Amino acid sequence: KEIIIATKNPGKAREFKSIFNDEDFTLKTLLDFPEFPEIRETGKTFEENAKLKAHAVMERFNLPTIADDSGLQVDALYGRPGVYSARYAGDHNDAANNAKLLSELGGVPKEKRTARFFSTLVFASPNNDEDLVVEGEVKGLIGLFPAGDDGFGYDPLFYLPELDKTMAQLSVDEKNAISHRGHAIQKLEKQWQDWIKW
Ligand code: ITT
Repeated sequence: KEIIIATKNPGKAREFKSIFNDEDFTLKTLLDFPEFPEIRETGKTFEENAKLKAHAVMERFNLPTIADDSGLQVDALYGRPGVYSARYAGDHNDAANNAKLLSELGGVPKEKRTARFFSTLVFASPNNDEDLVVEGEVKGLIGLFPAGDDGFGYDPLFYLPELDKTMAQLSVDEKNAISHRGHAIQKLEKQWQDWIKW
């Protein structure tokens, strides 16, 4: 049995592989299929985009497929970058995105830099009529400067006051224990085996 994670993002792939595994199935990602074309994310919500990705990949491979659509929502920026998190500064470039975020928040004091990461997972399977959809979130603050070099994306700027660390200063297992994606995967794990029709 095989399950595909519809992602080309190595950071997401690593997080899934470290907690979503079982002797019953093999997990693949789109990094195993580099020729798979870019999926246009035209939706206005995380759920719409996750559905687009899950269904494009499920239809191509005829295999159960999970997609993650996620992003950063910053209160002082009225929820931006939101669904545009990957391409906030133009092309998908983490360093440029982080630089843009810091500049947009220039002058905003620490206590007003509240933010959250949000993730929607859509699990689509050829023999299931309905998708399984779960969500997860984590709250934090946008730091004044980046710290840490693990993780990906906005992790070096996402500060967790309770841990006094940024997300990029956590190991993959520590991140999964508290992150938006980790929470969503934990929900998925409780539900998917009763849902799936192999
Ligand atoms: P796939 O569509 O191939 O999965 P992607 O990176 O384009 O990869 P999204 O469209 O869901 O995925 O964009 C999510 C962006 O939100 C991601 O590129 C980061 O900039 C940010 N993001 C999401 N989760 C994150 C996390 O755990 N840590 C840091 N940044 C994150």
